[in-house]
Amino acid sequence: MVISYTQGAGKYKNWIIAENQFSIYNQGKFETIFSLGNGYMGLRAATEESYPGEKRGCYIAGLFDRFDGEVTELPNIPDFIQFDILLAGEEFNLMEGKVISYNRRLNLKEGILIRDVEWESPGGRRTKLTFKRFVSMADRHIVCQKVIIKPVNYSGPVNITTGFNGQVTNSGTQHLIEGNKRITPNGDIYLTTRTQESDVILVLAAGYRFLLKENGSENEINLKHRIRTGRRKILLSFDFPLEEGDEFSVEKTVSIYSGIDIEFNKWEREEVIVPTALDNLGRAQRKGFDLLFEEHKDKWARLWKEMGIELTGPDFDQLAVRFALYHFLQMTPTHDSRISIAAKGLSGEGYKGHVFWDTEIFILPFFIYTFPDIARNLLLYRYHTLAGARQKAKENGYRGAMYAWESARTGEETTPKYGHIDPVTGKPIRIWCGDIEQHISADIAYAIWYYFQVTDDCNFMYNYGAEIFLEIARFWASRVEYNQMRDSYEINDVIGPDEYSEHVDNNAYTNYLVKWQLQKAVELADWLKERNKECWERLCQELEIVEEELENWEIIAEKMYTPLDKESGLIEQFEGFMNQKEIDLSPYRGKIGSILDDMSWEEVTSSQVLKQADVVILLYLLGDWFTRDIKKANWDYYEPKTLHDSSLSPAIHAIIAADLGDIETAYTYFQQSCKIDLGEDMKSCDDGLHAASLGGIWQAVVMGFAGVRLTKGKLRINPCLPRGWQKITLKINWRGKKYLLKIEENRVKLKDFNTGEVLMEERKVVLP
Ligand code: IFM
Repeated sequence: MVISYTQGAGKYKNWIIAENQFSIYNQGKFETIFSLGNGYMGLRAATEESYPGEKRGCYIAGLFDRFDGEVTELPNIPDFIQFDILLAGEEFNLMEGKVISYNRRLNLKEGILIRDVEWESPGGRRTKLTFKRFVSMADRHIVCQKVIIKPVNYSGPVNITTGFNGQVTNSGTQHLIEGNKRITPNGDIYLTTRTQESDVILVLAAGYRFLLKENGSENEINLKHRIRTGRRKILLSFDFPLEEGDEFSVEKTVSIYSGIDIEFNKWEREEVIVPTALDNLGRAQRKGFDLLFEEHKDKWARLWKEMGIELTGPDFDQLAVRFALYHFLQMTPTHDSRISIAAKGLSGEGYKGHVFWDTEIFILPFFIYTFPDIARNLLLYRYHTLAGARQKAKENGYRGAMYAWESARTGEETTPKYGHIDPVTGKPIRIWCGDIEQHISADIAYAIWYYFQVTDDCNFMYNYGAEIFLEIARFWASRVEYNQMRDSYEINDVIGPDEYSEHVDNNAYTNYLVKWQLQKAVELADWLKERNKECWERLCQELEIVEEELENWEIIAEKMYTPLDKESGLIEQFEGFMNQKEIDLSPYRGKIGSILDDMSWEEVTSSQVLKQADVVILLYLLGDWFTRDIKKANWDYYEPKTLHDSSLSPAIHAIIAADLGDIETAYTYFQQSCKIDLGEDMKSCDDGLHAASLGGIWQAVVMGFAGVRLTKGKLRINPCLPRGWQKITLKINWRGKKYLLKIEENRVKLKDFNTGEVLMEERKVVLP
């Protein structure tokens, strides 16, 4: 088996994901799942030595660039991971010679990637090599690497060449321009570059330390270097004569800064940023790899204490949950509220680093309940991008804030207009999401409300949340159309969550959420009038809100077209869905996107086939609005028509199945979610992680099986664990307090997180 999940014993049990055999065909998978990061940067796990088909990648959160008419994306920054190693004149390369043993493992507990290889060169020389690297959680600008080389059956020279290579691209697109390449008097190197269009400076500085272990004792040694430079490239080359049995180590410390860093608070100049990077490098080097690792490990330990979920059940389930939490933390820019989480985190170039509804609906709940401060930061991103949303509304002839389907630095729309070629028609597929997938604005409003309910953070509402919320309500009020015949308000020509249906009228998900949001906007206005008159008056003045506008929102909410067949309980996904062609989906189940190999886009979009949860996610988000019978009727109707061709789908199905008491089906869907990135499919995540699906894993556990649900302003905990799970322990914040929840045999033990005092022990718990 290529991946081993449960490797790691004792304190590392279920904390290790290991690759047991190297194949250049699986590089993308492991580069993604083994990626390291700290929210400031994300580093794909390309190996030190280079192979065809690799995707070396490192991205800085929020640093966007646009190239030649394309949409903005996160540029791949200069590579610093590559080490070219010559062992007695033979190049270390696993495609040649013989691999005697191989093990690469990501330790989720400590955030470190380690690779042990024993390799025999074509000339018969055997060497043991260990590679270690981590992206510091304790200092977001620092990355450390260590390479240990031990000749087993020979003596001879070792040559290592490594440095910075800015010749990297984003799948061919060159974002970086030539800058400075320098070596300092103490032998550190640095490279500066700028992004082509956004003109952001990037500085990378590196220092080296060499250690030799002979006869059991280890000493630092000095080595001379040779400098090699090329376009956007500076490398140092070192030689050392190694004796059989000795152990030679190189530690490389890298310090990375960019002009958008929050420290600088403006687009910064080279004269300031270069010394900053070098100073930080100096501080880090004085500590050295081991101490830096201790600091990094301590930070991870503190984070795990706050967020960990302990699960007594199948090993893979525990590991999959940890995998999700590990990646949340490494992909989330907690340091800067001007940036949010991309659909692929910082682990790949898929979706170009853009932010979708994935953040608010799928990932944010984890932060709301676990790290409310981070959740606040993520919502502030939508505040900082209000100008872009207002602009989009204006350009489309609406009022208020219409959020971008894909958002980057400014909040302007960044969805590409065209996608890949339809293999059936040979024409590029027009991507309409940026124009008409508008539910994102309601999703953002929903997330704000949810955050507010769980945290009681009035200050956020007064200063930021209310403004976003009211501006979104205003957008919807200008977006809806009045249908005189039906005396109802409607929203036509949209894409709902299910992207296998386009240009539909009255998508139920969108309409219901808009109704909900307009009601809440009126409620919010009333609350502000009562709680903080000053704030309300300020908002009225700044946003020019008048009473009639609120009355209008109330009327629209009341008359919003929200389909529900009283007899069957069915909610039609959009007008006419039920009249569309029914097709046999069995050939396409479990084969993501395969329906598009057989059918044209037009055929797919005019059939009764769903890419992902649509009405089913509505049943989840507005769970209070629907009876169990309605949920069941819609589940029975839509679940068989859903292909789960979007990774956002299975976890939501797990939650609704759990709500309906079908725990076996819920568990099957939960496992499906876990396997999206972590499963045996070696091609599932070449372009990066599925961040929303990771959010879904957490939600399936907490909202689904643990039954933690915000219902009518209270927190209800009503668990129903899958058969193989004996116990789960998790932490949740609720209205300023932190709790430890232990669920065993479907009974809840609620403890105070700080004191450990048992507060309740019941079958079901409700917190006011
Ligand atoms: O936001 C999702 C969308 O729902 C389905 N396609 C992929 C997007 C990014 O994950």
